[in-house]
Amino acid sequence: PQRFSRVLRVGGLKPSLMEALEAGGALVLPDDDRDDMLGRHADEIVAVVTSGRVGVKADLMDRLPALRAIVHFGVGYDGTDADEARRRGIGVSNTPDVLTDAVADTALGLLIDILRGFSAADRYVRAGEWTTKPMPPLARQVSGSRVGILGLGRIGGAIAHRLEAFDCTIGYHNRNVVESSPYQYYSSPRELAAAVEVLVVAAAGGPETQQLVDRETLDALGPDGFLINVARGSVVDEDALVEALQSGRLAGAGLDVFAHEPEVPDALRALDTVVLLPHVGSATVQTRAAMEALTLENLNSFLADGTFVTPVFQPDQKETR
Ligand code: 8YV
Repeated sequence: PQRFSRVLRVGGLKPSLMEALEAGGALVLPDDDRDDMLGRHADEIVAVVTSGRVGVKADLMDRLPALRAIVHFGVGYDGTDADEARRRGIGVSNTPDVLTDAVADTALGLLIDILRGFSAADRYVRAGEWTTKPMPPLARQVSGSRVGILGLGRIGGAIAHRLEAFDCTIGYHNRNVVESSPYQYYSSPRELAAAVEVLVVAAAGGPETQQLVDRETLDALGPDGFLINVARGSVVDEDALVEALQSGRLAGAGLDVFAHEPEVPDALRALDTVVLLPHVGSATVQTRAAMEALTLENLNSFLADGTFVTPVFQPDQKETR
């Protein structure tokens, strides 16, 4: 049998990764009318390859009795019910580290853009307004600003590292104090927001961080404050964010992620005080190639010996042997 004959792809992935899976004989879960395909092949499938945003929920796990591995293309895996996978002894892998730099670069890009008003200034030049209208208002200085990082993991740490070169004062909130960190810890998102000019969201998605940035946190950030989000739209109360921006209770936002991608609220698109990106945090040639390679390494390693190279948690060995 072909190498990936017991592998199922769920959802769209990088085209070259989909081709590699297909060349190895992987099956594809159809978007609709899944019953026919599952009826014929469900019992054979031991591994799913999917993106963090699509993932595998309990209902699909129910249909795949031999499933032992959920391999994610991406560091986030919030589209998968990981608790349910763990309970069933199904392993979960992701692609950490290889995208840290690209996503941290994106956060800095958004931060500089929104504080300095570069995208808005670009629109002003393109519209021919330089010759007809007053200059855009003066912007905020990035260097020396006070920045709070929500989620001081790999990506949050890489963002902080970059901000040090801008002489920023850095604080953070994290579910646990990071003992090795030189930055000031704040015990809640709200306290952190009250202490900084820019709040950067770098926390993992999922139920534990759902709307961690709520209305009160946005109000603590205040009318001179900016929000950056390169994590997941679910971490921010998007309705509260729109209202805060519309009413001027928040100065601006730089967003790579949204609550209901690819839907972006019309109200956000109408605002000049936001920079909006279509979830491109990791979207460089180099990083996506490294993510693809690591995804295939995890899959091949699982097929060879039942373990992942970069596990969130390994498949339950007792049950596979
Ligand atoms: C990917 C991401 O674009 O890694 C993540 O968690 O959100 C991005 O790097 C996405 O997961 C790929 O579908």
